[in-house]
Amino acid sequence: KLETIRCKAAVAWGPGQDLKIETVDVAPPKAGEVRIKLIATGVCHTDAYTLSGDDPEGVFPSILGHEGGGIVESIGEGVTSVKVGDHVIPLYTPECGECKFCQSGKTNLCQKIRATQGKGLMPDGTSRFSINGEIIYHYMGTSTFSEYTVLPEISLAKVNPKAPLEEVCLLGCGVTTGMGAVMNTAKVEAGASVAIFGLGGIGLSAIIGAAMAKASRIIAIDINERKFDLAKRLGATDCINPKDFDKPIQDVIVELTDGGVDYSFECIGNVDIMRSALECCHKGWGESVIIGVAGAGQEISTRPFQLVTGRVWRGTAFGGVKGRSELPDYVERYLAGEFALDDFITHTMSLEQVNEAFELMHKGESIRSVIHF
Ligand code: NAD
Ligand code: DAO
Ligand code: ZN
Ligand code: ZN
Repeated sequence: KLETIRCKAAVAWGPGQDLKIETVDVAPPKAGEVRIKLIATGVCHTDAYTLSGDDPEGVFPSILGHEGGGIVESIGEGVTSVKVGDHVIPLYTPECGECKFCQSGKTNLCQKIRATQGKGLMPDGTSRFSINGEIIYHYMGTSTFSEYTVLPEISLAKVNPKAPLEEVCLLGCGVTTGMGAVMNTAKVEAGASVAIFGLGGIGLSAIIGAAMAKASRIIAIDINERKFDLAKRLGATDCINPKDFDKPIQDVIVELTDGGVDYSFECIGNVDIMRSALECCHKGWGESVIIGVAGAGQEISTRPFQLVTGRVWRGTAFGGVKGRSELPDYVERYLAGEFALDDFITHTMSLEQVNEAFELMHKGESIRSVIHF
């Protein structure tokens, strides 16, 4: 019989508060669920967004974290697709293969467990986390800021055990999102021109994707020039700081590119920059992809004539990647040396230092901090 595991986790008690390291009880996996031991987890801007209180779905107290890598510790009744000892990446976008969305062939947004996941609960409507009997909620169905976590089987991608989980954890969100947005959502073709707004983990991964797609021009935009060195190393051909110009950045880019770029990507979560990203696209065919998550209640705007004259506005979650069927191949491509992940890992730390990871992010000093358990 499987027992409850008592372990360390970083608990978000309320919006705007530092995470607190607590001893939590992690109940055994129920039917269709899997308990994993985390080896590493990245810290993404979306964790900070939810902690700030801006996320309308943010529930407290909860265990944040969604960019993890771990090993299966135990499985619940009926689980067949993973076994104890398998290396796995948690998926905040599951893949059941059966729902209308999975069956459509048009989207990665599986809705099978959407309602409960959004409330911080497992599919049966309860939580596996508690402290002295008090409920602690799940987050994005993943809760990777814990030594152990429980996930539905459909929320795990089984990956090649040769891949270091301390690096491929980044494929659980940031790197897949940026690369997937370029290669999967926009399908950037060789020779295309691309503008990428925001050079955090997401934007830099979009640069990698654009370089892999052999884009001829990759314009990287950020107000923090410390990001430019790595952007260039990954393949950016131009790095520009909007603060250096006294006109809108979209006008600067349109001039630089003889009418605008073929594709643009917003990797910040700023609705004004989303407008710039659309309007720097070429008339007739330019496509802009929104990746950044804006604060609750914010709205985008542009003149509709921008769309009438052929520009396209779209968005993407997790780079449009279907986690169970497609993520293992990203791991293989990483193992084959097609792209590096260590460039992104500016800091490694213990779970106790998780609040420092948020500070480094807010100060613009890190790309990714990775917590090693
Ligand atoms: P990050 O904080 O590491 O990077 C953001 C970058 O944007 C920073 O380099 C910052 O200097 C720059 N920036 C801020 N304001 C700017 C401005 N006005 N002009 C130009 N640059 C500016 O964040 P991240 O982890 O890379 O995440 C980026 C965004 O993507 C966040 O909104 C996050 O929530 C979102 N996200 C979306 C998905 C998805 O599936 N759609 C997945 C992961 C993250
Ligand atoms: O299916 O309705 C839904 C929600 C899907 C959630 C996708 C989240 C993507 C943006 C958040 C960034 C994650 C780290
Ligand atoms: Zn993320
Ligand atoms: Zn589904």
